[in-house]
Amino acid sequence: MESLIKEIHKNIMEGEANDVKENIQAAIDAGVPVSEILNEGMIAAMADVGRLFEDGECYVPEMLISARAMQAGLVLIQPHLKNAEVESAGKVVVGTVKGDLHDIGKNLVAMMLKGAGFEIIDLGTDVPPEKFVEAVREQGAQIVAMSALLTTTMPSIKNTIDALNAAGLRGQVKVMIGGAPVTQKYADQVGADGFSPDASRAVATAKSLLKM
Ligand code: B1M
Repeated sequence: MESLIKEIHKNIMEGEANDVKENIQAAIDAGVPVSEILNEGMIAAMADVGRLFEDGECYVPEMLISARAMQAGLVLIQPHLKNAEVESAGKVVVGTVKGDLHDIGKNLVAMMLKGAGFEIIDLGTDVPPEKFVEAVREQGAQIVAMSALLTTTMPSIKNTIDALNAAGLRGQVKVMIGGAPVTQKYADQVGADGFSPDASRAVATAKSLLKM
């Protein structure tokens, strides 16, 4: 089974979407735990792509092709993250902040929350503060979940919290944040209610924010 995980890792790094799908399906059929496929095969591959980019050994087009292969694989993973809960655990507005186009982590967080019974309103990427505000107001969401992958877009988190404050909505909505450069310290600094370093712990964070 280790070889299938290695293949998935390699397929994502090489951006071979069809092979990714084939090998993920084979791993699922062989009973490999989905968490293992996700963490050791898929997420680890994206981290390695990032390292190659940092070292100047791959460029934006290659990162994009790997990201597409990753997204293709996530489609197969998604049904396995669902559980049997039927009653909504709460409404969550999810989005990647203004100026930021990275959506894989945000999509994973949304998938995990959905699997745990939360209702998800996904605003996509490059979401300006006013769009978060509008969604909270119109949807009556209990949580705003923001993702930021760039150090340059982290200030958009604070701008969104400020906008929620200015709109008088901050008292009725919890804010949770995450993304590679985001830390608990940063969450405390900007006045977010919760932080989580990865998608699975995001579920525990969301539940604790709603005291579930
Ligand atoms: Co970009 N990129 N990228 N990129 N990219 C990073 C983030 C970078 C670290 C690469 C590097 O240099 N090593 C670097 C940022 C450096 C920095 O700011 N410190 C970088 C850069 C520089 C850029 C550009 C500026 C490159 C350029 O144009 N010169 C550019 C910016 C574009 C923009 O956004 N305006 C850019 C573009 C891109 C692509 C479009 C090509 C592509 C994204 C495609 C897509 O998302 N659809 C891309 C990719 C793929 C990456 C890397 C390689 C992988 C990101 C990823 O998907 N990881 C990334 C390197 C890296 O992260 N090591 C990199 C897998 C994903 C599962 O992890 O998103 O971290 P992640 O999510 C995790 C946790 O962080 C957490 O849970 C997830 C799963 O456990 N999490 C949350 C995330 N959100 C959360 C929210 C929560 C809770 C947890 O609560 C709400």
